[in-house]
Amino acid sequence: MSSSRRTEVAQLARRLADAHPQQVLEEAFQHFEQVAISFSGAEDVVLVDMAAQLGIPFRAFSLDTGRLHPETYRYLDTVREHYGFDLEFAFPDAAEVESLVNAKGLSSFLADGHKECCQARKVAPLKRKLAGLDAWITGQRRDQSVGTRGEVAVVELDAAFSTETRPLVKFNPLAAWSSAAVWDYIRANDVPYNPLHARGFISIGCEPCTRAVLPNQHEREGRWWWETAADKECGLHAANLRVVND
Ligand code: ADX
Ligand code: SF4
Repeated sequence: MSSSRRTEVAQLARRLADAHPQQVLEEAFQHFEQVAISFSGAEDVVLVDMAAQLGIPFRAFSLDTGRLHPETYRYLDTVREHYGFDLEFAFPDAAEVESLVNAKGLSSFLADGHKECCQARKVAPLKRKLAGLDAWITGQRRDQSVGTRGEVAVVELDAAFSTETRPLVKFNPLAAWSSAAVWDYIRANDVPYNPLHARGFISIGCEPCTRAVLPNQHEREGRWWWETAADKECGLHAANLRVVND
């Protein structure tokens, strides 16, 4: 990877470290031609709202694992219609999922851990999607997991998905925002939200691997609750906590 790209990203990272998420979005759209928001169908909708408020064309995609909640599927269409843009979808490779499910059934993640299923249903489709992008934008926040996300930078080189010939920049505009700040934004701006949030869900992933949490329970406890906290990354962000500092 060229050192000029590293320097460029490091400069951007320094300049935007404390910037408002909407400014980060604006700069991401200005600096990169092929850039898209990765939208999970949860509270990261604030990124879609902020992008829409900028009044410039933007791209967003969702990974349809085939196992999302019915509420999330309906909500993804709500967002598409509300903001009037073509939300893109990335699907898993049918043969890969068939092979896993035929060998191990539909719930292998309960016995074997979630990584194998997440690899087929989320990570592989993401990798294909990212192959056509120079940069992507996620809704990761440091307060989502002190253990695995405590170091998330606002701008970084993607250590998981960059290649020697194709450096990929990752923007996490909400890195420094708290859950409370996100929800203040959603309420203040009348942003449509996933109805599961009104039923005790905070972090939302696939239906079999997400559950509502109790008051004061941490949001990650609603994800893959049969596994230990250190394992609660599915590969979308696992290898990607390195701060750009050169
Ligand atoms: S996960 O890795 O544990 O599933 P999480 O649900 O916290 O991730 O979401 C963090 C960010 O990852 C989201 O804001 C979004 O940018 C991206 N992401 C997660 N799931 C999806 C998805 N199904 N489609 C698109 N982006 C996603
Ligand atoms: Fe499979 Fe669960 Fe991962 Fe979804 S979250 S891809 S169902 S293991």
